[in-house]
Amino acid sequence: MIRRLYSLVFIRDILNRKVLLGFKKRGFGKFKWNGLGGKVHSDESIIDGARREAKEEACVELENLKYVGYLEFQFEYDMNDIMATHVFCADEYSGEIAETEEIRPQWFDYDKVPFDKMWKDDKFWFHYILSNKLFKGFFLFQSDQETITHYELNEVDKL
Ligand code: 6OG
Repeated sequence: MIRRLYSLVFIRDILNRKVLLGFKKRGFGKFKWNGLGGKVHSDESIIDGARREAKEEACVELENLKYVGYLEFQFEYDMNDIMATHVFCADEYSGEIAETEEIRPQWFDYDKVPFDKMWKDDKFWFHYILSNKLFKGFFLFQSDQETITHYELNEVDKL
């Protein structure tokens, strides 16, 4: 079994109850809304990978990242591979959020998150992002990347 490390970052505007999502214009998860993030490089920590991706994808610099969740994704087309995804939240940023070649960022009200245009697992755990709870999950997808065959999801005390 190969576990590949990924980061996934959600920037929140707590005061206005909004969350920043990015519309992925290319690559894995193309045409879906998701947090910022991507593969962690072998020469960086997971949190540094999360910071780098936020900068590359939406031009923002993040200082205080909170580690909030751990998700494993597996697809039936390759049962040897697990995407080990570490999920972070950030409530402050510097720089100006901007569109890049990969991502079109946009703020969404907490109650208008576009689950029908996101990965199918997101609607199961997204409430944790909005309520400051820690979570762990596993999702097995069929090869179509749309159908969840099996999942486990738990709120946890620590990660
Ligand atoms: P790049 O290929 O862009 O990294 N990711 C998922 N995110 C959600 N919400 N659900 C999934 O369900 C996901 N599978 C992967 C992890 C891919 C990015 O997409 C996330 C990374 O942030 C299957 O380098």
